[in-house]
Amino acid sequence: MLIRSASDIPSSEITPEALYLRRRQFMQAGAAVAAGALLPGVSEASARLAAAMNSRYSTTEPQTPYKDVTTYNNYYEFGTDKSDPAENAQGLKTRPWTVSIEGEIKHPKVWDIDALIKAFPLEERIYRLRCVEGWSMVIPWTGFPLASLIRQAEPTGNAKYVEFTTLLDPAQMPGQRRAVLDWPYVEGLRLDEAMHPLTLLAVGLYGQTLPNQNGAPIRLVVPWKYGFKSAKAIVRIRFTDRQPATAWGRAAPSEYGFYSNVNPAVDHPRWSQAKERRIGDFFKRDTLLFNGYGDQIAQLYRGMDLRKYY
Ligand SMILES: Nc1nc2c(c(=O)[nH]1)N[C@H]1C(S)=C(S)[C@@H](COP(=O)(O)O)O[C@H]1N2
Ligand SMILES: [Mo]
Repeated sequence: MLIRSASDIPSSEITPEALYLRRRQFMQAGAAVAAGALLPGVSEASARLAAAMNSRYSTTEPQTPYKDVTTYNNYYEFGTDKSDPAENAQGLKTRPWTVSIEGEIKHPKVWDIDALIKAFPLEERIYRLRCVEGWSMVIPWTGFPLASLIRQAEPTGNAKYVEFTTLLDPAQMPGQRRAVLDWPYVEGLRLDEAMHPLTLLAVGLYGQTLPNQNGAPIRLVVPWKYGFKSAKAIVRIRFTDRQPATAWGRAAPSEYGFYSNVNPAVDHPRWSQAKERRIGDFFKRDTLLFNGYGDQIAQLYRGMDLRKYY
C-alpha cells in the first residue's frame, strides 16, 4: 500500500496551495457560520461543508493542488479538452436543483439539493481518482455516503442496480449539442457497490462548495473504479432490477465495461493500464488493483472473473 502517515510526508510535498486553502477554508468556516446566523439556507450549507470532519477512509498521500483539480477536468457536456470545463461550466445554474430518487424503492422522493445537503452528516474524504486515460489525482471531497440516502429510500427486493443520470440541458451544456455521447450521461453501479461505505455523493472539495467543472451541485465518487463511473451534476438516481445501459458502455462496449474497476492487469483495448501519471509528478507510478482500495472492496467481486467483467 502506498498510504503513508501524515508524519511520513516530507514538508516539501505539502504544496503552498494546499496550505493556503486550508487556512482560507478555516477562515471561511468562521465567516460562513457568522453569516449563517443572519442568512440561513445557502450559507448554512457552506458552513456545514467547511465543518465536515475528516474521515477514516481518507488517504494521507499529498493532495493534488486545487488549481489542477479545478482546471484539468473531464466533463464532456462542457467540451472535450481538459481546460474546457473550467472555462465553459461557470454559467451552469446549480440552484434551484432537485435530485429525484426513484424506481425500486419504498420511498421515492424529489429532493431539493439544499435539503439533501442538510439531511446527512457531511464528511471529508481524501480519495485517489484514477482516470481510465492514465492520469490520477488525490482529491479532498466533502460529501456523504450514498448508503445513507439508499437506507432512507429503502430499496425493494427487486432493486439490484442503481442508475445515475446527469442533467440534460443543451442550452446550458454546449457539449450536449454535439453527438459525442448519447446524452444525457448515465452511469450505474450494482446495489452492493452503491451501498459500500466508500461510495460517496460529493457536494464539495477542499472544504468548499463543489466547483461547477467538478460536478456541482452533486456528483458521485467511486474511488476504486475508473473516474468515468463518477457521474457529475446528478438529477436522478433510479433503482432497477436490470443492469443500466451506461453512456460510455453504449458508445464503446468493448472499451468501457459496466464494472470498470481499476485493474493494472486488464488493459484498455487501445492502451496499457499498468501505470499512471499522478498529476504534478514527472515519472509514472504503478497502478494498483482497485486503485489501492482492495482491502476494503475486494469481497464485492469474490469469484468473479475480472477479465470478463471489466
Ligand atoms: N456528467 C459527466 N460526468 C463525468 C464525466 C463527464 O464527461 N460527464 N467525466 C468523467 C471522467 S472521465 C472523470 S475522470 C471524472 C473527472 O472528475 P473531475 O473533473 O472532478 O476530476 O468525471 C467523470 N464524470
Ligand atoms: Mo476519466
